[in-house]
Amino acid sequence: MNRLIITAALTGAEVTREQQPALPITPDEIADAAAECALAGAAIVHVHGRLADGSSTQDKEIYRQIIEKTRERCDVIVQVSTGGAVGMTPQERLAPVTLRPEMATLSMGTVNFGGDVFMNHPADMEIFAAAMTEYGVKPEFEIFDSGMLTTTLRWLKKGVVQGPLHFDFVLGIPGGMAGTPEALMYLRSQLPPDSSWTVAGIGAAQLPLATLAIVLGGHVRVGFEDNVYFRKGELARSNAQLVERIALIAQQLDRPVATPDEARAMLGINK
Ligand code: KMH
Ligand code: ZN
Repeated sequence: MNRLIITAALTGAEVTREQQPALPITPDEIADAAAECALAGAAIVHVHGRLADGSSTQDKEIYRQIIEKTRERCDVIVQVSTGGAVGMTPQERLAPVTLRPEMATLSMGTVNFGGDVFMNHPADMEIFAAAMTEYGVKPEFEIFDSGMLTTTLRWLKKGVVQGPLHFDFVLGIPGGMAGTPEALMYLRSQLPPDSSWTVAGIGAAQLPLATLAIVLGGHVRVGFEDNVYFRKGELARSNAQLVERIALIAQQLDRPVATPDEARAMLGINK
């Protein structure tokens, strides 16, 4: 079977230190967490910027520091967020793409997000896609609900994006598709054969969906952005602890884990 790409979503935009005391916030903390996760088997780190007070930012300089400090510590693919936090403007959200990171996320539609609305106007999404092409950034299409996958496939047909496409199924957001095996199997059944996918199960859905993805030949995203617990009632000690467990399960299931260079080759990323 193909090698397993593990992504560590280190910080996110919503999780607080009150919820997870080990949440990395500053660029140095994020880079340290990235290095620990790379050592544990992550090929990609998905990162969000935070200010020193913990609030979310898409400030280019913060992202520059995250990327540079991570590169100083380890080899790992840095995937910047263009989702940012609910309520940010599209222009704000797009700023880190101009740093030419290896990867960036691209959310493929509007979704209720807990008590908020995560807005993604189709015209803005096309601007994000064009910017990623211009700056040579590999997009990961974020799919919170099935219509978002349909939209991406329509784009592929229209030539807005070129395959092979790489998807992240974010399952279990209150307002999005459920964090269930059935939801994952449906999305997977709609994919073009040359595409690749990872799954980000939210909360308690993280471990079962990750395990299913390992068996199905998909890829896995874990980390504090999506889930702060190691098991029910027990907070994870670090992002790396969540990555380590996935690498261990993969090993037990005879699925080799991809290095960053192997992941680059699989995703068509030129270093
Ligand atoms: N913080 C969420 C509203 C992404 O990183 O691309 C959006 C998000 C998606 O986290
Ligand atoms: Zn994110």
